Amino acid sequence: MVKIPQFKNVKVQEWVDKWVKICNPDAVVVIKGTKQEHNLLCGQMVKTGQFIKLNQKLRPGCYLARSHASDVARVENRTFICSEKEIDAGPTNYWREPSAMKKELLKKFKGCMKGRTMYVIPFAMGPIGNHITQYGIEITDSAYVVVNMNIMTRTGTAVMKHLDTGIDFVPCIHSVGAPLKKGQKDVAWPCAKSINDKYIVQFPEDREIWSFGSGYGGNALLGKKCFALRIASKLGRDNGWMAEHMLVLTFTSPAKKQYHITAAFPSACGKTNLAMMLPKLPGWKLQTIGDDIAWLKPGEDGRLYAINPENGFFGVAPGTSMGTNPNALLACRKNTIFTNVVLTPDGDVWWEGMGKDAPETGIDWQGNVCYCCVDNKHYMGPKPGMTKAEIKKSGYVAAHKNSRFTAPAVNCPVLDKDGFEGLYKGKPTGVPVDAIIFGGRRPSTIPLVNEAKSWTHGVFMGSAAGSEITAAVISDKIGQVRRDPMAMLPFFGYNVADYFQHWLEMERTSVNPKKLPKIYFVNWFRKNEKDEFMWPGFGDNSRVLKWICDRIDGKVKANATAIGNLPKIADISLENNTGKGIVNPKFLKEILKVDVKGWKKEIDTVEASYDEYDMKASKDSKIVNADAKRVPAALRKLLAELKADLGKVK
Ligand code: OXD
Ligand code: MN
Repeated sequence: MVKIPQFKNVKVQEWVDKWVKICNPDAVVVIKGTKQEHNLLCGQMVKTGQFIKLNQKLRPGCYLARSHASDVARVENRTFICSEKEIDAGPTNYWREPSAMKKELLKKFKGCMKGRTMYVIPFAMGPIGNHITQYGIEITDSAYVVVNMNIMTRTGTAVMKHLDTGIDFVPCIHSVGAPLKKGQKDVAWPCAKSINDKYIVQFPEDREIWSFGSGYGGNALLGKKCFALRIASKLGRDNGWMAEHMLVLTFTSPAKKQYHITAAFPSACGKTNLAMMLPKLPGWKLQTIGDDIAWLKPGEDGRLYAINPENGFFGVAPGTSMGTNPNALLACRKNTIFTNVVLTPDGDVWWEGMGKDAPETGIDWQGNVCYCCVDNKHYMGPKPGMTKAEIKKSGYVAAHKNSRFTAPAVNCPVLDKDGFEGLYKGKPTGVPVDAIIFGGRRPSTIPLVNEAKSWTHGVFMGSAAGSEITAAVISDKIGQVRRDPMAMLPFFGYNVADYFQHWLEMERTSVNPKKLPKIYFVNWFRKNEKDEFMWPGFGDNSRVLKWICDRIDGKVKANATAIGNLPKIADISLENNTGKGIVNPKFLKEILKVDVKGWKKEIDTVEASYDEYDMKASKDSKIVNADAKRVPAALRKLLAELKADLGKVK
């Protein structure tokens, strides 16, 4: 039996003791979180072939990893919410009875760390000591997970000192599920190869996370989606706060007034781009606090205060360029881990949409040689001499579509350092939120920006959020809307309809509901009949943020319509409307109208989603059509009113 480290926190000790016995590792190491330890682990991984050290002149402190082809993304159909009652997981989640799931998983975990080191990572979600921050212990047998957790969360001795005081934490266990026999050589990316051997499991009542078989992203970096969204959404519901799939930013006017805005978008809607955008509007400044997750807690004054619980960015590489998101690209210049991108001959990285000519040859995400395309240097193919058309037809990409950079937040040139540390006016309150934005990728119907008439109406807007499936995804479903309420579909830690109710409760229980943030819905993706975008997006989105700030200050009036308050066209500033991708005033008029026909169709699909959320069964349940009527009546009422109001419009 290995030597087990001693801990002052009894629950930490019990958690580690238990899993050492079950997993049977060769050694146990407690992570201190120092630079030296981090570098040592990276160096060890270079030796074992799990990391490639990049050119340290071009990318100091940077490494590249290549995952196994079976382990490249979050596995939603192997993600379970194991609440005692099935209805508490709800119709958007996969559910298993907790004790049955634990029994099944214990068999998998038995002896799973043989031949490996068990790492014990103390981590904080949020600035250490902040009253919104929560703590965790992740046990893992993956050094890749340790070094990524070092970037994505605050780890180590400072956290352990906090845990030593006996405070509560979320216990997490993770294994790649690939024990090593004596003398067996390790592979570059150990994991369980079969999808059915991967399990991402949340126990919201025990507040535990058990993950087995995958080493990738949100499946394995358990502080992120598993804790900061699934478990934290339940913690928030039980304790009167909110855990949301939202970026947090600070927007400062030319007169130096600061506004704090959070925004929730489904994937592929440019959340990281908005979080770090360079405003096109002269004099306005945007700073980043977070790009993925926000925790919001009511303050004594009734305002909602936000922190970013994370410590880094786990960003999608393809499409990130100096044109689309210079600040993200600059954030990964140093101390960054790249996964599944292309290795160039000079020891740098490349990916599709990097806005940089591809090298003559490279090594693709699967470790094979790839070649610059002959007629377009922004593509690489699996064979020499291929044209762009040939590469596109083959479906080949040199960097995996979900390839990532794990970059420390402090690297971001526009980081709001105080806000990131949870400080506002020098106090550790988190930042007061002025506006909450929901959005989606919607080529039709949904206007550029729409202001909710009330908090409840804002909750309704969020509940009806969705993104249109584009040709890039499933071609026979183009134009169909996939509902993604509050952009939380894969991340609810409990029943979606109860989650809506919790949002409503935030107003009902507020000490000053008037101080709650205003709520907006935005859509940067409207297209015309020629399939052209009618809004340039990126830095021009600052025009919409400014309108939102003007509304918060009561500086401009809006057009009250059936769907919400829409801007008067003249109130969207067109200052500095020059250069690449300008705003076309004719299109602007079009995207600020109420498309009555489109909205009539829209509400039918919202109604269908509510009907689904009213069902008792979880996603793969045997229970059929058991009507649980969970969707809040207040939201059903708004839906009925919208239907009636649209019916009156000719
Ligand atoms: C993410 C996601 O990786 O939302 O942030 O999937
Ligand atoms: Mn996300």
